[in-house]
Amino acid sequence: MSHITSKPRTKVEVKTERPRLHKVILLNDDYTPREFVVTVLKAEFRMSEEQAYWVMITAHKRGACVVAVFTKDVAESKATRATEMGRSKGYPLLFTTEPEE
Ligand code: TYC
Repeated sequence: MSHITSKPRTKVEVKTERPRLHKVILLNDDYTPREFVVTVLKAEFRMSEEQAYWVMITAHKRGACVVAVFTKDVAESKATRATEMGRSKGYPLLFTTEPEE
């Protein structure tokens, strides 16, 4: 009598998904001074004057502009802090976040 044994062939593959990144989006409004938007972008997102200017002018012309991407917590706290900088001066400046596709 012969015994043919075979090893189980099930392979367990462990896949670790990267956390989804979240975009911080700058929204245009009619009241916040352009120069103040540039100041906030430089302070909170460590942008150069030139980078900050182009992000501001893109939001001004198109209604919104993606500022940067971060993990969810970092994106949310930066958006909140940047929005609060506007609030502290009485401006309606608004930063939102959304998950990247
Ligand atoms: N639209 C504003 C103005 O003309 C400037 C501005 C730009 C405000 C971008 C918000 O996200 C913004 N004073």
